[in-house]
Amino acid sequence: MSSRTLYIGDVHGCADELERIVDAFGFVRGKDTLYQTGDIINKGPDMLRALKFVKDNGILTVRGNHEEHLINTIDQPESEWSDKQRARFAKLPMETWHAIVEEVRTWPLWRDTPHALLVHAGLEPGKVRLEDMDRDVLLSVRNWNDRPWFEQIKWSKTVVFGHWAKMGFVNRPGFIGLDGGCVYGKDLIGWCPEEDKFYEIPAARVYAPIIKK
Ligand SMILES: [Mn+2]
Repeated sequence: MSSRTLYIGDVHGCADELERIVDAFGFVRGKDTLYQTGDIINKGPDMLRALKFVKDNGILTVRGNHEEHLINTIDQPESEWSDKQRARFAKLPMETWHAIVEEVRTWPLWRDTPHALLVHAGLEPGKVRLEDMDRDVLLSVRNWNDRPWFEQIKWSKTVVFGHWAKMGFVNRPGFIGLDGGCVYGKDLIGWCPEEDKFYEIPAARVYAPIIKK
């Protein structure tokens, strides 16, 4: 079989499901390529194992808003941390947090890949160049002026994104949304462009409550 590609949606510490989707795909190391939409960390059961799996298998990620927030927090003086942030950092040794941050700092905001542009949340309507887009939009956009951002973008290749668990799987011409809400007990979704096929791994259980906003 020729080499294949799998784009994987938001993981949020769901290491079991991450391993299972890569297994279901039949990943061949050194031949196939794995990408991921960011937000590997937080919420779910085992972000350390998920991060290790990403690194061990050479999965090419982009930065999610959760990784960005972690970097921003750790770069602040401790005196500025909120009680919630302090409680989170207390759960692991600080040297572990620093190792995580060192890793996720290397994750870019987007990747222009052979089959798709990969970005965590989406693109900024009205802008032509990625370099001119607001990084908070790239990391966090959902609706833009009360309509999904992807209804207001024309791009030269398919845009693969995550971040919108409530919207869930999106498959429309030019746009593929892969955040199936695995950590909320739904699915981890992957897309293989060569096979034009989607892989879906149901979450073993609900790992985090859906927060309404
Ligand atoms: Mn996100």
